Amino acid sequence: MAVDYTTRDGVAVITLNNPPVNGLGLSTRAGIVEGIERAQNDPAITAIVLTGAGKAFSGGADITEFNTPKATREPTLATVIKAVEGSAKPVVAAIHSVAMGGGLELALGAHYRIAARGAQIALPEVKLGILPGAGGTQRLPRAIGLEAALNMIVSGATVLSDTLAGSGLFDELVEGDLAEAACAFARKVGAKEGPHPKVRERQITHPNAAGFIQFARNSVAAAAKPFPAPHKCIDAIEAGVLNGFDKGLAFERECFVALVQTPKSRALRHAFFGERAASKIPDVPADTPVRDIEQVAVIGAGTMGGGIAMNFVNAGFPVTLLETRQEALDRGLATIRKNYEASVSKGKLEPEALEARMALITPTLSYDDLKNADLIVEAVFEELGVKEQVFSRLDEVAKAGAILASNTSTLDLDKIAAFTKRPQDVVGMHFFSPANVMKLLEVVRGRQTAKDVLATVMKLAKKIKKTAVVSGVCDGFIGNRMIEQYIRQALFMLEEGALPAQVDKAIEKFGFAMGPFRMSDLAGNDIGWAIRRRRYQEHPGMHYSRIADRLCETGRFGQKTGGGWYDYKAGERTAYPSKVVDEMIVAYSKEIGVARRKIGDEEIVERLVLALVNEGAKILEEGIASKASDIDMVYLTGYGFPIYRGGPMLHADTLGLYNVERAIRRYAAQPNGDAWQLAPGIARLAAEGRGFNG
Ligand code: T1G
Repeated sequence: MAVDYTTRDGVAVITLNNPPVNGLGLSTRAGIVEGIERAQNDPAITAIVLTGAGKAFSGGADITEFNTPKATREPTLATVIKAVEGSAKPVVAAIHSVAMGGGLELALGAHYRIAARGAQIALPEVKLGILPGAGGTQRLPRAIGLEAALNMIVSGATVLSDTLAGSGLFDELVEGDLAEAACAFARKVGAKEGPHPKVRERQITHPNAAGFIQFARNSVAAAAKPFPAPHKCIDAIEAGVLNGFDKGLAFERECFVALVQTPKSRALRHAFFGERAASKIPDVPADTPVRDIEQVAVIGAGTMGGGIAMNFVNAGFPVTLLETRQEALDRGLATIRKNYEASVSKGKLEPEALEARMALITPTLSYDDLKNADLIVEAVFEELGVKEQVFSRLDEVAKAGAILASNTSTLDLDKIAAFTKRPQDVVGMHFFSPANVMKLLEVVRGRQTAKDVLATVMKLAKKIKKTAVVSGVCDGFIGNRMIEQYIRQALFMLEEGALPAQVDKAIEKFGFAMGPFRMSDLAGNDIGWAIRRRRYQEHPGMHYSRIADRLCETGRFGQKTGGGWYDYKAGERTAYPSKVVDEMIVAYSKEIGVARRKIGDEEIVERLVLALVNEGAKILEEGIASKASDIDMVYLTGYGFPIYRGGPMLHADTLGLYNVERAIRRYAAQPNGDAWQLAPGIARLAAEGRGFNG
């Protein structure tokens, strides 16, 4: 049973014991109800303490049960809370560490609540695309007031118990032994005559509830797009204010049942678990010992190297920053300082912290200064010969056991590892530009990369607040390999009849932060040009539109040259559709004998997204990514894929792989159809009626 029952001097102690966070799964819920009933029937018991074992009081409903029969099996959480609240003997919730979601709702059903200092209190359901579904929208406003409750519920923010000390939520805040204090408190209230206080019987008082709620609606409108949950939170709170507790509770339930079924909520829950699943590597045990990382070194003080160094400095690591020339080193340091100054001016960094962080950086021109580093990340020019110089030099100076990481985004990590006599210590750490901002980190696993190196880097990624996803070695790893097919389709569609602004608008309406042409103009069209020219050499059979090469041949590399797919005005980043480029595209179609046709937004979105899905399916088949959710995390955290669609692979599941397969087969039969080689995994899963994510 996921609940323990003990007694202590007339107090029944019901302890939730469902690691890792006492999720309120079916067996936990049943155990609480049984404990409450057992205490009612024991004349020696005068009061009840409800508490949690391990790292939480409770992290809420067991999200893994959602949309399964267990989630609605009795006793539901509502039934549990009713049993707690209806207990003739007072129930004291003793909260430590975490009381979130259903966990806080359970505590709100108790007659009394005492908390340890520093406990994390939240109703974060809105972050999962739902709303508190077990009375939180009705009890929290009665416990801490309308404004504080609405702010917590609509934001899903975590508040420390200390902050809520005088709020009416807690009867006591405890410094020392929580269990002892809770039992003492329970004995005290157990000696009193009932009935004991119920949060549901308190009144919600506010001088102008209607006005505040309207204000809240206006404030939420912009931020909530495109999520319905924040609005539903306000609706449920308002229902309780206007129509009383029971009607409010019923309305809350209706909203919850509606929201939990939506693809947007499923996508947010998928992202929640995907983020955590990414750090698990199937053949690397969770208890793999990790190497100590205290001293970090970064080679290259350019845009990437500087950003990478900042990640480690921000997490408190001293960083030795190596360059080959003093002026490059000075420039790199100046850029880092400028970035911190920008954070200070935005109020994101305290002024004194700026100097403290700069002091953590030791600039050098000598490899000898890297000899004590535990981790060395190179971010030098993306050319194998240069990597060879760096890694053969590292092999000479780096201490035994140092992890040697390459930030390469396109080169073969196994070839880089072979430049050393310690390939087991070599790993890829592919940061995304700007490296100190983008959350995604592709951890590239070489054929010989040691398991403890992977475990160390995955743990380190959490410290530097990155979402790390393991990729095998292939051209472009996960993200860039897929985006190449996405860009191929975008270019074909220009040949066939679309224009850059139309393609960008369509995919941005789908939810991408930025369409392929605006993105290319931002990154620099010459980068794609270099990759394509390499591609033409390596894969002469791969059919590519040459339209982008024509653009680059005119020197239109994007924002940095004042013009790319779009025109730009000096000092502005606004992308203006370019008459010159549009005419060039139309002329190019004519030149290659393609009769341009109108391409609808739906086809644009379908071809761009399914190009990602199809390549993602191949990446899964080849074991480059170990799970579909890893691919989704790459796209959610590194490529601006809309989070409310959960990533390309979950989106494909939402479309249904049967439909995905038919669409791909349709495009394969059209002009440029040779780009559509259906991934076998899609056909197999479709035939089995399954999706990528189960
Ligand atoms: N259900 C199931 N598993 C959960 C979980 C939950 N609620 N919360 C965490 N886990 C797992 C997580 O996947 C990971 O698993 C492990 O616990 C440690 O998590 C009716 C319906 C509680 C602050 O949204 O914010 O209640 O990877 O790595 O950093 O109104 O987890 O080890 O296998 O995050 O110490 C509302 C979500 C649910 C809270 C702990 N509750 N959780 O952080 O550990 S909906 C939430 C968190 C609800 C009611 C509604 C955090 C944490 P694994 P972790 P952590």
